[in-house]
Amino acid sequence: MAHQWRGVIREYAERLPVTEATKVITLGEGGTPLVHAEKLSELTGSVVYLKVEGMNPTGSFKDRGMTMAMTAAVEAGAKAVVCASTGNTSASAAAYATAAGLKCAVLVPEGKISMGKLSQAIAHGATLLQVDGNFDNCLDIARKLGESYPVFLVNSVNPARIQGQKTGAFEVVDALGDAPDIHVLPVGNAGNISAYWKGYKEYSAPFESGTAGTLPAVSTKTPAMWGFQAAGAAPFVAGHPITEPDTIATAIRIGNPASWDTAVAARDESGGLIEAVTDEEILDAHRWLSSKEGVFVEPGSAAGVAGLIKKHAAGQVPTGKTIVITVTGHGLKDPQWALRTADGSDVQPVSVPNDVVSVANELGLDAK
Ligand code: AN7
Repeated sequence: MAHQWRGVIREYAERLPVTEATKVITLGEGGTPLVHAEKLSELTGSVVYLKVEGMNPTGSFKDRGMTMAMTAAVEAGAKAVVCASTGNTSASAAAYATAAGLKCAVLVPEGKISMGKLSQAIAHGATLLQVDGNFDNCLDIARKLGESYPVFLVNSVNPARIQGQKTGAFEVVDALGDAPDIHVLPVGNAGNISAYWKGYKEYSAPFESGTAGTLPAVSTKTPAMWGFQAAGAAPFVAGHPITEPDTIATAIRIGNPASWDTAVAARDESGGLIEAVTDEEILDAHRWLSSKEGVFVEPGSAAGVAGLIKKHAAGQVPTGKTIVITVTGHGLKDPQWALRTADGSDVQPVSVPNDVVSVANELGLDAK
């Protein structure tokens, strides 16, 4: 029988705060590939998978939360939504607001979001304001707008967002048959690590569904949550907010994460960790993924992989385990990093004359 993936709300409706009557705003998000990472598995001696969230409709994991947030906005009778963003949230909010028929305003740090994300927000007709400040300043303003003006806040301080994002953990367990031993991911505003942990916990115990009674546990265990921040924007490592966060990984250039307490709980309850990786380690991991695994991500998305490689080099990754790394956003969001070599120089595409012999020569091919 014909079946199309229905988006995370309908696929996991029994475990989300929705009913049959809910008007669902969806673009078909979720159902993303869990790709076996052969080279990372060889390197570490564990079985490593990549949860490729760049395959969502707007190219990042944010769509899982945005379908819930926009559904909640419509349910609340909102006419306009607002968010602060390092880029991906704004792209997602703009697309889902369009699908919902709502106005959308996005606040981004001036000059610090990638061209791909900027163009998405504009393409979807959002009102985009570049704030003379960083993401944390943008979020502060967005929260105040939500409190004092008739706009609905769709940042992850809205619990609907975390509800939607927890479905990432459900999909991992549904694909593997149980939870992994370790789940690795980048940490910025810390919504995603909080959401995955919530999802893993809910799947490992009987669940009181609003619509389907008590659902049995799906997994037998929960993973250790390993989060990685960019070294210049690592408040969890410092133990306090950072006023001037800085990293080339603009997606995670965040100094005062909104989901602080839930992220710390995810780390501690799971027996996990939150550590830092340098921009250089992030770019190395970015290159590793594209050149060895065939998976193209944006720099911020490579922070988890950078962390795993770093921990392995320090002899701190166990062998024989199952490890899942969420790679959070698509490489095409921020493509210029691929056009740089490891030593920082620009890659120059080779130009050739319009004839086969010249092309064969350039390729080093001898005629058969
Ligand atoms: C690719 O879009 O905060 O720890 O405003 O875009 O849940 O914040 C993006 C964050 C990781 C960090 N990877 O996730 C925004 C925004 C990518 C991201 C994160 C982000 P959280």
